[in-house]
Amino acid sequence: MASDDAPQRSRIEVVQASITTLAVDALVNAANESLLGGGGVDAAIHRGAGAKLLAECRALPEIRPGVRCPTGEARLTGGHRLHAPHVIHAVGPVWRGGDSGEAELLASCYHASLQLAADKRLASIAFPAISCGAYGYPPEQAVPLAVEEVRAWQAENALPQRVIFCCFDAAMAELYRQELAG
Ligand code: AR6
Repeated sequence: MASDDAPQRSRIEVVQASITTLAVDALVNAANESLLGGGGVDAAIHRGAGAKLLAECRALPEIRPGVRCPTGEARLTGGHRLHAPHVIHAVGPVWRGGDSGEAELLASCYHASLQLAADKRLASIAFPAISCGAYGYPPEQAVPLAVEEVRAWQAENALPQRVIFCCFDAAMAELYRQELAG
C-alpha cells in the first residue's frame, strides 16, 4: 500500500506467543551487534528461519570488526523458512542504569525498524520487547517508550499500518495492554 493511497486505520495489537509463529510482513529480532545469533528471541528466530538466515546475516557488511549493526540501528534480511518474509534485526541497548543513553537508543531501534518496514512498503510488523530479556531493560520503562514510538510513527506515516507487540509471557502482555488502554 502506498502512503498516497486512501488513508487506512492504523492498528496496534498485543499478542502473547512466540514471535516465530506470526504471519506478518516482518518480524523484528532483538539481536546483538554481530547479527550472528544469540539466545532468547534471536535464537528462536534463527531456529525458525534456518541456516540461510545466518548466512545472509554473515554476508552483511561489518562496519567495524564484529559489528554489522550498531546499537540503536536495524538491518533487513529475508525470513527464509519463517512465515514472515522479512526479518528486521534491531540491536537494543544493554541496561546500565538508565543514564547511558538507553532510552534514546531503544527509541532509535523502534524508529529504525519502522523506517525499514515503511521503505519496503510493508503493511504489518511484529516487535518483541527489545532489550527486556538478556539486556536487562526494565519493562516498566521499555513498554511506554515502545508504545510512544509506534504511536508517534503511525501519526505521521501510513505504513506499517498494523503493529503487533508480541510477548512471550502474560505479565509483559498485560503491561502493553495497560499502556495502550491508558
Ligand atoms: N517470541 C517473543 N518474545 C520472546 C521470545 C519469542 N520466541 N523469546 C524471548 N522473548 P531477549 P534482549 C522475549 O533476551 O534483551 C540475545 O542473545 C523475552 O521474554 O531475547 O534484547 C541477542 O543475541 C524478552 O521479553 O533480547 C542479544 O545478545 C524479550 O523477548 C541479546 O539476547 C527480549 O529478550 C538481546 O537481549
